[in-house]
Amino acid sequence: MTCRRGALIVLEGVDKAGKTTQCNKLVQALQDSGQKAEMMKFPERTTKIGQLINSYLENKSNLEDHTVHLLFSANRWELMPLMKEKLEQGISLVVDRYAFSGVAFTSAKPGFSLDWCMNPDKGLPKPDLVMFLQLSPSEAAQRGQFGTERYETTVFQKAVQQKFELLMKDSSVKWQVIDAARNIEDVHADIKNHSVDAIKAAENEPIGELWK
Ligand code: NYM
Repeated sequence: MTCRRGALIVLEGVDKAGKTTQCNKLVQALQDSGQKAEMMKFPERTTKIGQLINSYLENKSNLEDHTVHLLFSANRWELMPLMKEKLEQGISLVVDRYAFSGVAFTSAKPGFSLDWCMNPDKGLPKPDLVMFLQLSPSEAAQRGQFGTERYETTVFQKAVQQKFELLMKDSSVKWQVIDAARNIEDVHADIKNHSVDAIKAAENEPIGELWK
C-alpha cells in the first residue's frame, strides 16, 4: 500500500489575528493525537532570499515593489521541493501565511492588480484547506500596538483585509473563515476540527496546483 500523503493546511489573516499561536497549537495537537505534522512559515527568513525579505521588512533596506513581490514568491518556490517531499512522506504541513498573504499585501499597494500579483505563485502546491482568521481592525487594535515592521499600520491592514476578502471569493480554493475574536482554546478547537477533516479528505487525493 502506498503511503497516504499529508495535507497542506494554511492559516491566513491580518496581523494580530493569532496565526502563529494557532499554528503552534495545531501542530502540537496533531502530533499528540499520533499524526505526523510539522509547521512552516512564510516568509522563511533563513534562506538567502529570506534574508533579503527580512531586511526589507525591518526597514533596513528598500526594494522596488514588484521586486519584493517576486522575492516573496521565490521564497515559496525555493521551499516547494521540501514541501512536496514532506507531504509525500505523509507529513501534514501547517503553514503560517502563504501565497494569499503575498497577493493581499502587494495588491494593497497602489497600481497592483490581483491578477498580476497571483501570477508568480500559480502552480505552487495547492493547500487542502486555508483558514482565514477573521478579526476586525478594531478588535486587532485592542490586542496592542503594532510592531515596527513595514506594513504594520491600521490603514494598510484594512486595505489588506479587503484584498483577502476578494481572494476568498475564489471557489477553486477551500477557504474556511474562523472567528478569531474568541478565546485561544475555542479558536483552536475549531481549527483542529477543520484540520482533521481536511487531513482525511486529502489522504488519497493528488497534490493540487494553486490557481491553475
Ligand atoms: N508578507 C508575507 C508579504 O508582504 N508577502 C508575502 O508573500 C508574505 C508571506 O510580510 N506583514 C508580509 C506580511 C507580514 C510580513 O510577517 C511577515 P510575519 O510576522 O513574519 O508573519
